[in-house]
Amino acid sequence: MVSGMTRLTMAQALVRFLAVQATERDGRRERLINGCFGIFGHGNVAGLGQALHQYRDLLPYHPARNEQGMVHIAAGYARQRNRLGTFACTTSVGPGATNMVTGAALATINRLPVLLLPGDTFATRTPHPVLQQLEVPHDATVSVNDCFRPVSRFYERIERPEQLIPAALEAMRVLTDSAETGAVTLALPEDVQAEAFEVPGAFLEPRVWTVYRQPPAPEALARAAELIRSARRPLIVAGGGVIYSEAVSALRALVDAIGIPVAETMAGRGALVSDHPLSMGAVGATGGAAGNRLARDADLVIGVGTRWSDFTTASKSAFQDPDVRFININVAAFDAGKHSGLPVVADARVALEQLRAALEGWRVEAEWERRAAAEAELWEAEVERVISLDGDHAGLPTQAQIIKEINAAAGETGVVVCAAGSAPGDLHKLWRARDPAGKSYHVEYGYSCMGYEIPGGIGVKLAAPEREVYVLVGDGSYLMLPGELVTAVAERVPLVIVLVDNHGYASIGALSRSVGSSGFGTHYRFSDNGSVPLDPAASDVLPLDLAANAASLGARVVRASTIYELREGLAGARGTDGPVVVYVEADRYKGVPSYESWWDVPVAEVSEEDPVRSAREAYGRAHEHQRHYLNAP
Ligand SMILES: Cc1ncc(C[n+]2csc(CCOP(=O)(O)OP(=O)(O)O)c2C)c(N)n1
Ligand SMILES: [Mg+2]
Repeated sequence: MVSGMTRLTMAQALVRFLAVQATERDGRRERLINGCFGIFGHGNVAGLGQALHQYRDLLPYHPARNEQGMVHIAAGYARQRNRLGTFACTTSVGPGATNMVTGAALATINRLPVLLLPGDTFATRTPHPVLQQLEVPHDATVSVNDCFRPVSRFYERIERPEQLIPAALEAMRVLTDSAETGAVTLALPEDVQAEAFEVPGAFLEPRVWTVYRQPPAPEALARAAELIRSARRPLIVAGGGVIYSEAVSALRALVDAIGIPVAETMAGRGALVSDHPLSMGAVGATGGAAGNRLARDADLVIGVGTRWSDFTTASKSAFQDPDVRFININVAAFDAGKHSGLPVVADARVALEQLRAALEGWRVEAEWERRAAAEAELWEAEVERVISLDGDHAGLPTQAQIIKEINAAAGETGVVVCAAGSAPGDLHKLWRARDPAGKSYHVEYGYSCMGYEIPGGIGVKLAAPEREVYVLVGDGSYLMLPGELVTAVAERVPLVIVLVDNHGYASIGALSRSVGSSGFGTHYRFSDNGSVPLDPAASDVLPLDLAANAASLGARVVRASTIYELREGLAGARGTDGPVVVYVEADRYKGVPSYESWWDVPVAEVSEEDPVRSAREAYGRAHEHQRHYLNAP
């Protein structure tokens, strides 16, 4: 026990406090703050830097290469640990701090705990304006760190050392609250970091934050069971909450008992193993035929741990029964209230177990269950067809073929990590989830942030060293944040990174063509705005060599130009002590089709261009399927 008072700087007290925080759920305890990623500059090199150096055995420090990237590492880690553990991230003042804002938004939108410690300008104001300071003439309390307010679930600027005590406790409370969690930002003025104060011993003692499983209100559970009993065509939509709450087995037990089919959101993909007869796979804008057909006809939709993003609801066109009603099981009341649904505010696992007990002896109508199983079989055959296209392997590999190879290499427990571009939609449709814990599919699609892939993958591997981690990253996303490859090298993180080069933004190119704008601005080409005369004989593809780039950053690189070489590259990439980049060029135009779905992307109402006019007509027709979901439960 640390008794009495200890004289420490604010930064020293913070580091010692963070080092002894733990979470506990179901009697299992783990460390909450597993270390600190950072980039030093003025604003953290002296105060916090000194403390991290002095206590480096208590709170390990890891240098990163880009502040956004290090937040992604923390978020990837937190997601893999089901939100029970994370990292702190420290930056200098100014650009170092604002570089973290994108990472903060990603964490908050995905409800992933990350602790952000941006440096801040002087609380005394004496030397102001300092290097990199934003001056706001009418408000001396503003700094660039105010940018964190809308993207943090808790924000505090610590202007006096004693203020650390309530701020740090509140920060831990929010980080470990499943409904509230996200980015937590403690802005640390550089002078205050270095100021000493008398720290009470109790503040420095180990502290456990228990994550309780909230049971549903009995009336809400009873009403949910009643709604399910009277439904003829019910469908479960499993979201990320199923996986975070470790409710995968409870979901399976419920489905086996009552026969309701399950479709999955991006974050919920893998909640039910793909070979289960009632697994419909993906639903929504990037959904498959089985999920989307059942969604269209369902009269009761039971959302579990989903926030109903437009990709899941196909921009509110997925559910077409005029009498469709919703039950929303969610830890967050905010999400439980969506779509006029019956709010069941609860931990997913507890709610699913209680529903199973309440529905004892009941099973869904045989006709609906048969229909679901038949759709699942048809869809399985379609997936097989798509991933096996171009069996002669004549041209460039397609992304579907690449996914098939990664899926095979990943086996049961390997994890695929992805975030932006055309790959998330393809993965959502095609990935066969086999991991009984539901952790093989890690696609960040709350923020779909280009650049998340490599640092996110580092976080996953640090959180689950026993699993193989496969990062699938496009050329565009790779160019956003390749620097974290260096972090993977420095930290000896064995990652397999499949870098798919299709020379630009294939996803947005396809989207652009669908709205009549011919892929404008989505190719990596020499600019053709007329200012530079082009040599008509030369190729207009830019002379980039991303494989050489990855090698120059210290990764082992394998160039694969056929599917066979990719397979060999994946096999040879195992068991290394650092990142391996398997570089493969892919066919930009052989995409995976969309299956009876839609995404609301508004098209110009007037235009002189025919393709735009016809896209607008199609848009108008599609819009007729958009609904408000107003039926009371
Ligand atoms: C930070 C960020 N900027 C812009 C976007 C919009 N966007 C989504 S996908 C994409 C292109 C991704 O290109 P690439 O990684 O090469 O994947 P591809 O589309 O070619 O499969 C863009 C620009 C985004 N999601 N994130
Ligand atoms: Mg690309």
